[in-house]
Amino acid sequence: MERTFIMIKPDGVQRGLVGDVIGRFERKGFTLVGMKLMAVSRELAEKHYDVHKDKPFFGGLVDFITSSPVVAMVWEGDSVVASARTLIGATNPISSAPGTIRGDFGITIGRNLIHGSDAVETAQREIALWFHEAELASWAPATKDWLYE
Ligand code: IDP
Ligand code: MG
Repeated sequence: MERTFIMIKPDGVQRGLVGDVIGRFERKGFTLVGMKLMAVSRELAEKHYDVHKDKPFFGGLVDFITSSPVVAMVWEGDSVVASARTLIGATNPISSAPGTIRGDFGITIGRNLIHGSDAVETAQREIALWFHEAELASWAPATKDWLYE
């Protein structure tokens, strides 16, 4: 079982899409093991996007992520890291496939609604950055035998 870090960005929260986004992960069959709505500090946003610190959009991205609350989550399941990226869609929503979160709800790259870890190692780093261990609940969903053979 893998875990991945998912964040509904300020645009997704402001536009009232939290329930829809969570519903997509639930319907897929993944298990929610951590969730909080929070205002993001500049320090946390800069650490989270550290890999992009030399990009021209970095300042604007940090401004955006800290501008209004986000919903930070950890989801669990078989191959959840890659599968969540598929559910989320390509980075630029104008070319994300219909049926994906970004493809269905977004238009521009700077307002693409949601973040998902891009690899298992990244997920481990991001989960540790955003959550204390005590904020994560390990539980066995009753549907497990109907989702996995
Ligand atoms: P990802 O979110 O699909 O992993 P990354 O390339 O890791 O995409 O970029 C991180 C975030 O930075 C994107 O989700 C988007 O919000 C923002 N971003 C990436 N490229 C641009 C750009 O060219 N202009 C504005 N924002 C960008
Ligand atoms: Mg990325």
